[in-house]
Amino acid sequence: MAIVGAGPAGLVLARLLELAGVEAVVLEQRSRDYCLARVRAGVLEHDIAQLFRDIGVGARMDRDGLVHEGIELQVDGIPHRVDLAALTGKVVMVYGQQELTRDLIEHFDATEGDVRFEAEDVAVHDWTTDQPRVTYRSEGEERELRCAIVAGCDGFHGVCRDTIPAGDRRTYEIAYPYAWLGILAQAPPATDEVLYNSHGRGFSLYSMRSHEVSRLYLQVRPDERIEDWPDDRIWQELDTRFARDGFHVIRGATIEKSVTPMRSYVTEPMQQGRLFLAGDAAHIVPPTGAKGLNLAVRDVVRLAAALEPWFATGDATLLDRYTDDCLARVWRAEDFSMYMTRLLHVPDDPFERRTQLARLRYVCSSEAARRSLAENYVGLSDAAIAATIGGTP
Ligand code: RFL
Ligand code: PHB
Repeated sequence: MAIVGAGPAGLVLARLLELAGVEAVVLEQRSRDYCLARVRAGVLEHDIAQLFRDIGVGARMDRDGLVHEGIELQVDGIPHRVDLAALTGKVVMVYGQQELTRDLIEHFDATEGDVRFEAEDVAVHDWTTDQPRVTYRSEGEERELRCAIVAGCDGFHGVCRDTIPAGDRRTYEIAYPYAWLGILAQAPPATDEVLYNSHGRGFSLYSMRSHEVSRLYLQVRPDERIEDWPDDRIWQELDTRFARDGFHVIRGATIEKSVTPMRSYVTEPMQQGRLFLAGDAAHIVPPTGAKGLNLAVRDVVRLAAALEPWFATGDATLLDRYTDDCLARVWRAEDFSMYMTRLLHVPDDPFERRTQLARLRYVCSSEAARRSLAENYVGLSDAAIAATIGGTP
């Protein structure tokens, strides 16, 4: 079995297959150091944190990760707590995607798992036959991998999605007029819980990676250039947006800075022949709902569960319905992520801003509204999602 991409989707799939006794090779275009240094997501849903324990890579997460029982929504300088634990009985785990990736890569170092970094020009061939091939270049040599199945876990800019001809797929997309300017700073977080802040100048988010490292984001325009944001300007803007009595953003050396455009995107179906897409290769959510990584992991849990009987007995029942089984959850997460994005990012249109403030006040004052937000944030079970549309999980 070939897995293209060593992000969370590819590495978790490789681990699940390792547990099932299925041989897999992971082909990753970037270097090992690049993958280990890539800063991204931070919030793991309750059940996803549990999955990492169950598959034997949760020890460092349980030691260094931060369990959060709530999040804060700040509107016009007034914080409102969403008590995730009280509203749902579940919590989230704040633990960097970068650390998770490290835990998985180091796991495969120990088990001699086959993860091939710096695999260039990966291309998938014959995926509609029963003998797919993946070609790539490594250390200047052309190579070929013959396999039974190809998993496209190569993210939004990968090659697997476009391998399926455009005429055989439908894509759905929204581009938002916002981007996130994100920094990682060597500074203790000034908040105990992840703080989502709606301010007239734009949304800002205060998160963290540890008791010593903060992760902060600012809503900016999608064409914003990072060069126009020296550290001082970033900290001043953060001070302005987070301002409230007795609260101070804690500054520190910036370790990383980037601007990420925000989009919602889904391609359907997520499979053709022997090629299966998972994670960002198939769908993108704006990060406001903290769903992308969680969704990627849930896809590969489904895929591994479908591959196991297929490899064991040739039973393709679950593989055939992989797309349908994923899409109910994917669209639920798309809706929630769009909801959170539109709830919190300041729009240009004054009518929209006023309705947004009305919506924010409602969320802050209504327990029913907060419960809805909370249950989506900590992660809905597939059974709950399927039940709402009358399907079977
Ligand atoms: P990835 O992580 O992009 O991994 C894809 C891998 O494939 C490799 N690749 C190729 N390999 C071989 N050949 C090719 N042609 C290839 N093309 C690409 C890449 O180098 C890479 O190693 O996709 P995956 O595994 O599907 O994982 C998805 C998540 O990374 C993503 O959804 C999250 O980071 C999104 N996200 C968040 N998700 C959460 O669940 N919680 C969060 O709090 C959260 N915060 C965020 C986020 C994403 C952000 N950015 C930067 C987009 C915050 C931000 C700012
Ligand atoms: C993060 O810590 O990077 C983070 C937290 C919450 C989000 C997105 C990203 O919604």
